[in-house]
Amino acid sequence: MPPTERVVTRTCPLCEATCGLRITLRANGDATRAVKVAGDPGDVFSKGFICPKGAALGALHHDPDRLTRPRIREGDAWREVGWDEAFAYIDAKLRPILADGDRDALAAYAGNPNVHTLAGMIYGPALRRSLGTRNLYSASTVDQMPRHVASGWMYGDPDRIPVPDLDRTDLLYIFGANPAVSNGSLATAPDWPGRIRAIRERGGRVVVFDPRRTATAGLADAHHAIRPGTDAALMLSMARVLFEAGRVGLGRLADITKGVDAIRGVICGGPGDFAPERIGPVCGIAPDDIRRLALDLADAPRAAVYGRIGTQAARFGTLAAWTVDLLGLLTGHLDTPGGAMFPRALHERPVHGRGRGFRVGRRHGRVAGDPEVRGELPAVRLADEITTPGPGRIRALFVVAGNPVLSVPGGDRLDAALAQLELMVAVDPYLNATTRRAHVILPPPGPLHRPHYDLAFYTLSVRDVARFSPPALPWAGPSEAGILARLTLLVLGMGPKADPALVEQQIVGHLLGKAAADPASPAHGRDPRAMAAQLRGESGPERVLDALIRTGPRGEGFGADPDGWTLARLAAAPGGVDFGPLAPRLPASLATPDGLIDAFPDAIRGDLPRLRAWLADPPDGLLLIGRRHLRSNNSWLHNVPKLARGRDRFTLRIHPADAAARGVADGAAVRLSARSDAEAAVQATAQVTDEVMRGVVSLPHGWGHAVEGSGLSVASKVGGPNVNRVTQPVVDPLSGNAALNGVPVEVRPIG
Ligand SMILES: Nc1nc2c(c(=O)[nH]1)N[C@H]1C(S)=C(S)[C@@H](COP(=O)(O)OP(=O)(O)OC[C@H]3O[C@@H](n4cnc5c(=O)[nH]c(N)nc54)[C@H](O)[C@@H]3O)O[C@H]1N2
Ligand SMILES: Nc1nc2c(c(=O)[nH]1)N[C@H]1C(S)=C(S)[C@@H](COP(=O)(O)OP(=O)(O)OC[C@H]3O[C@@H](n4cnc5c(=O)[nH]c(N)nc54)[C@H](O)[C@@H]3O)O[C@H]1N2
Ligand code: SF4
Ligand SMILES: [Mo]
Repeated sequence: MPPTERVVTRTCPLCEATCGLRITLRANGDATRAVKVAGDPGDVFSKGFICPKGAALGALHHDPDRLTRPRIREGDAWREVGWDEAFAYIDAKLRPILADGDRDALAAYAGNPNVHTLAGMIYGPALRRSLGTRNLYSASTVDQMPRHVASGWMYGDPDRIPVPDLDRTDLLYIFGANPAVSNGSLATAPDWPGRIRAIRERGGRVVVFDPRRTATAGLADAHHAIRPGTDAALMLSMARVLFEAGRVGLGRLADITKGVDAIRGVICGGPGDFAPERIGPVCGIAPDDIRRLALDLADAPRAAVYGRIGTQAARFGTLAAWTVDLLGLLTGHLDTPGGAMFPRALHERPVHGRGRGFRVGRRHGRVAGDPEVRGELPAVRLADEITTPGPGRIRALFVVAGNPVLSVPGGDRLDAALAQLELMVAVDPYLNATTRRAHVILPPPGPLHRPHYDLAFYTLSVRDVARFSPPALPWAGPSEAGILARLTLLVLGMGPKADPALVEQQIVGHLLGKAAADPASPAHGRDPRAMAAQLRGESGPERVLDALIRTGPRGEGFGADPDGWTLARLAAAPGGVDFGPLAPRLPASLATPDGLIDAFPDAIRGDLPRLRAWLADPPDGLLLIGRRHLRSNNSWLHNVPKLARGRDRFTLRIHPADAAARGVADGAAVRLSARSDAEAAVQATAQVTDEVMRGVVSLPHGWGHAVEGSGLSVASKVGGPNVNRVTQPVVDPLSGNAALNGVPVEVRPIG
């Protein structure tokens, strides 16, 4: 039979932009392969936009190094086994640990791709809950946890995250993000570059604050090189200017906001504090510029302030996330068209205008005493919680879609710690720097084998949109949801033969039970069992998604609104559905106990002295920041030849004056070490460029694949330094998030 071709559309699962793809599948005998991946012009949101990663989705899916069968490690050797044997093996290793009765001996680390899969979003939490441990970790504490904490304290809900209304704003301030390369984060918008250009074409302005002259800075009207770690101070200085100029005006939100006068008292009261003359030199931004930048925000009819990982994965991450919202609030732009706004996802849970509010610290870490935040402890503590003896020590670890050896500070220490575990299970398609330490690897099917809907990113989109993609290719093995369900039953002590459908029943029962009991739900008062019987979908995740959509704000509510939405109705629109631009949502979507926005939460106020102390004695010398590359995604796309190629991928970028002062020539080998720990070091190649400001060096993360026992045939040859050998276990105390940026370092030539 001659090969046949068909084209399918689906949403790209690789980054937060959620672009629509058109994938050409060629069937040749028994084998079907994705032979071409293009942007989908019919996609309601991305309208044909695609980046080089999306175009490589087929190559990634068909990567010959991708594991397809479970494997068990015996010493240094791996043995491929069947699924039943793999689960029986895990059960046997778990039994004695469970029998000892110390649930804290169990732990989980969830990596970034979980937020890009239905399985990770729906079945991941079930597994984590079933562990019954305080030892829960994730990539969130090397990323965006400060943003959740700021939202939790201000709006009562850590997932109530405002996104810049890119398509309607006249003035956009970007702090610590490089969406021209990252394609955006916590602000889902396909084609950020095009949307930035459109702002300027309609007469608006875009201003970037970044220690490096990034690709995004290149698209903007202005770039301010800011000293790492000073964003919160800069924004508080701008707030002070607004107060002193009498330009604070909350507009519609004035009546539902508390704390503004208290802020004024604190930032304007003391002499010198946060005055532009004092803050300017610390940030590297002229006091007059600070004043003008503040007043421009107040003058602009529509303005949005946006901050991301450069400001959040930092020493004052939560303060920075708070100040981003504070500027919008004080200038009347928050929750208004063209400002920062709150999306309304098709699957959103009902909102009530008030709620129980946000809490942290219900449990604490054993070794360093960090408070739990959103049920998690800081990822930087994982190594110590494995190696420190005593009750509560981690003995068994489940790593789902994570590569913490490369992504978490102290990666080499973690690598050594993992070797001490009695049981490590990795749910991951690759044998890499982290999973090589596992006792068992359970590989999930590839991206074309699974259904897709962006549970995470429709809550962060700059328009209210939704798309559903059915699997593009069939898969005979277990789904990732099925794998996670079986693990859940094992840790509950139900054994390897228990029916994974029990987990789906439990998830659905809980979800529909809550909906039935909630007067704000379209399914209020209905019978959960009857509703469950009506769910449609080919798999557990799809049926749960159907339940979420039907009980969401536009849902059909199991008959309550015959014109409402179901998964089937969404699936009938392959290019997706556009519900239009964002609409104002406050106060209805607040979840604070008093139904007010808390502009000055106690936790934030309590952290200001730490910022003040630091400002009084800021670090001099070199500060390390990260960097992303268009053809990369954290640590795991470097095994696709097209995506790993290129010069300068993991060079250490350094300013000419800093290089000259250290005798470092362009292209020379250098040693990069932490100033607080000279042993925490890597070797890198210097790239001398004034793209980074003086006093700042930049090295990307996610490299360091040349380790013994790696199954990445391409990436392990590329190698590269693991920057997280240099970064330190320093956290933002409010969120437990690692300070990946602004790390004091030293650089010296080698030889
Ligand atoms: N110094 C420094 N460190 C950083 C950062 C930084 O800017 N600087 N950035 C941080 C950020 S923002 C993040 S999000 C973290 C990421 O940290 P991690 O999530 O720990 O690491 P990733 O590199 O995303 O690794 C993802 C893993 O998931 C596997 N995987 C891919 N697809 C799937 C799938 O469908 N199912 C399963 N089960 N597994 C899959 C991959 O093989 C890989 O092993 O890194 C952080 N680390
Ligand atoms: N191509 C590509 N895309 C990705 C990823 C990837 O690895 N590669 N990773 C994905 C993930 S998991 C995430 S979380 C997102 C992140 O998306 P972004 O938040 O856009 O991340 P970056 O591109 O690292 O941009 C952060 C910027 O902050 C700057 N910066 C560092 N320190 C400071 C500081 O103290 N103040 C200020 N103002 N700026 C500072 C850095 O120079 C950098 O330009 O990207 C996602 N998209
Ligand atoms: S921008 Fe992100 S979502 Fe769009 S094609 Fe590239 S990787 Fe995929
Ligand atoms: Mo991330």
